[in-house]
Amino acid sequence: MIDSPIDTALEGDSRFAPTADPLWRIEEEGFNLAREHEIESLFAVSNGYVGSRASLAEGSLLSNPATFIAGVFDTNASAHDDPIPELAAAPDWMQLSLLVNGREFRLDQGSYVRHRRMMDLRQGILWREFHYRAGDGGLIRVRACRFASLADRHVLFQSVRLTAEDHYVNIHLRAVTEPVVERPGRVRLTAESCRCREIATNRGYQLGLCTRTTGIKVAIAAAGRLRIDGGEVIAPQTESTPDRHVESWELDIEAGKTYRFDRLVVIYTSRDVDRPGVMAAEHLQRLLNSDPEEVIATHARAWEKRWRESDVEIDGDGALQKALRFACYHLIGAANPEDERVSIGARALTGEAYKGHVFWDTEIFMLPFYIFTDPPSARALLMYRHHTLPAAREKARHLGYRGALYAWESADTGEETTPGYAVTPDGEIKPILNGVLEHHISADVAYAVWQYWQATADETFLLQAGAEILFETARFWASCGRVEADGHYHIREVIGPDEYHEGVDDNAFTNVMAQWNLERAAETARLLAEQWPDRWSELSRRHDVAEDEPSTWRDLAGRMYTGFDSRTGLFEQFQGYFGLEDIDLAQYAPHTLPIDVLLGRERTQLSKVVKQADVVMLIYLLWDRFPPEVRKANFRYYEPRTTHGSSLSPSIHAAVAARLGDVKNAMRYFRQASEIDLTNNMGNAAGGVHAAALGGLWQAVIFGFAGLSLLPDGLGFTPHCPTEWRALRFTVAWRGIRLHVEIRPEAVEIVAEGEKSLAVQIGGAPPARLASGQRIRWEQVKGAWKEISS
Ligand code: IFM
Repeated sequence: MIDSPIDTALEGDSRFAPTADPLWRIEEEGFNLAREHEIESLFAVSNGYVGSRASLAEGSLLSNPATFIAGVFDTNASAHDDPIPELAAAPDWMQLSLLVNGREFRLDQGSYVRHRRMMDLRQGILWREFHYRAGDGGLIRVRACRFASLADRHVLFQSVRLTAEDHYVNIHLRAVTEPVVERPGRVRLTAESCRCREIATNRGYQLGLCTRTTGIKVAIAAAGRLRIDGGEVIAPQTESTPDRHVESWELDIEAGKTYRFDRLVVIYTSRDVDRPGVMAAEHLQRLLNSDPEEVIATHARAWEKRWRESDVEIDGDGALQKALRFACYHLIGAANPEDERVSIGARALTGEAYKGHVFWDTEIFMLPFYIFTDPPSARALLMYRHHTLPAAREKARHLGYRGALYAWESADTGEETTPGYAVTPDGEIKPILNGVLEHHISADVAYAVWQYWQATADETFLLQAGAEILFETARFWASCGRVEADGHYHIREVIGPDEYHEGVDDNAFTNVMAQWNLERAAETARLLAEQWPDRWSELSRRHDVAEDEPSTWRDLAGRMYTGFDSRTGLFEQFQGYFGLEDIDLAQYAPHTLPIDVLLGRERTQLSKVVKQADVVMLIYLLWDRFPPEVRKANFRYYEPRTTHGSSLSPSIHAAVAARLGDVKNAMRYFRQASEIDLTNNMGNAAGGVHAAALGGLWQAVIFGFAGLSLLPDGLGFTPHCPTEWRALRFTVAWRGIRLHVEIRPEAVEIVAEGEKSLAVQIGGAPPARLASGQRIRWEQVKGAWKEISS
């Protein structure tokens, strides 16, 4: 009888076991080859420096192992036209084959019993367990785990425990490290050298690799160790060729004894250090001289700390609770506060889709999670935009503008990396214009800078980087449009968030965000001139900011054409939108193909069908700028016309509906957003998790249901939670203070932790001053929030 094996996966000689609470576990029972690619994405382990897909160690017909190292981009040497940099797949450090009584174990070929995988969200560990019966008898139990250390980002760890359950079994274990196989369209790291070296008394080996065109060197040092029942260490047989290393053990295992294989892997690249090979070898040596349990312990402690700062508890809905933890798990694993020269790609380090490229997804969808839970990660991500300002300036200059126009898609340098064309499902070659027309990215970056500055008051960042980004993006907006005969400033031929409509004039999202960007830049110029005049004169001198430039920014902001109709309270998504064909989307529901494929590209462009939140996105981001009736009117108008053809859309609709008090609708969108990866409801999770959708999910709870808003001297909350949630608990950081918030249907309680005090406002109640250690409770009395005690 085999019962719930995964609950005891590393007992015995280890202090570590999987988290028992089901609300911290995402589980996959059995094995379905067709689902393997999405499982690889969902169960990926990552620490922001390195991420590995959850491929089966022994492989399967469809396994697609890939490890990505942030910032290690290369181009596909065989691409005919302009090659696009993409994250290079590093060797599969977890590859491990197992022969039992001479038969190779493969899930797609053998007889296994109760195969289970479990993503332990709390500890950031992927566990696996199954029993395997070798043809002629001999049942063995296999328990495994792996992780990318959050405490020591260069370290990866794998452990496999084998136990013969009935009688002697002969096993042959082979741990192979080699470049991943070549596949069309994939860029991979190839080996330059492989050498085996004696590291102290422990064996270890090292693989040296290099990108083909970007010249980044990568060193992987690793060592496997097999022990019997926590005691005797068995030495491996080794074989090395220039591009692979194999450690193998062949032995009869005795019934009842446990054989534990641990593999420690250390990665350095020439992006981090001058001599990655030396660093990797030395680092590995240090680890081998210490207790491997310490590697697990420090990793688990690092996760514990991050969860203290970022867990969101939903008491009353287990499925959403898990989905939210799944979202936070991937967000925590996506960022690296220690590297400000990389950002997070649309699929983070979990898959090949979008080639590891960075979009507005990072600043608008993911960044708020970091700003309010881990400001150093947020800062590092924004510094990436500062380091890539030269490329953004160059893009603007190349297109005939001034200032900084960020790349719609970028890799490590910040240069534009959007592919020039795509092949449509019906084989047509379609030019991709986003790289030259989707300008709103510059305002999105500026928005993120401002949000970070408001939430952290990080003066050093503002003075060293933030102000420059605000000025340069404002300069771009001041140069890309024109004041026309009607006296308004128009920005023509752009793509807004709704990418179904290309080359449109005066996209409301773009124009109003640009207007806001111009205003914030002018405000920052005034702030600097008043409070940091030296920095202001230095910046204005270095970047040639004329004395009257800020007033020009203010003037153009005032003249901006916004498409707002004061009679209806509606923004026209772009000029001419209201005259397009109205299509009743209900007629096409439910549809599995994207609506632009069903309708055809041309008809979609001539219709009011919207791909993803566009005007709704604008209302969401600049909420306080619009009166309640305008927010509502625009949501009511655009919501039925939006098809959510992008994973970025449902969470924003959830957040806006919640803020409008339409909790039922909000919950519908929230569930849809929560299932994007977990049920693969868009059908493309195989390419990696949808990092923006995960960030959006967090925002839907914190900005939507909890109604978080930034006040000049603190935070506000206007809760609109579903009645079935008994409690919503979370922590947010604000200017060095952490607030622990609990929202229940009848009461809100907040405790502050930190050195200062802040203002907290619940609903329309007068703001209260909350000092460190103090707890305040508000209750709803006749529908209005009232402070009860301090
Ligand atoms: O940035 C998004 C875009 O808004 C919609 N298409 C996918 C991109 C990457 O997620």
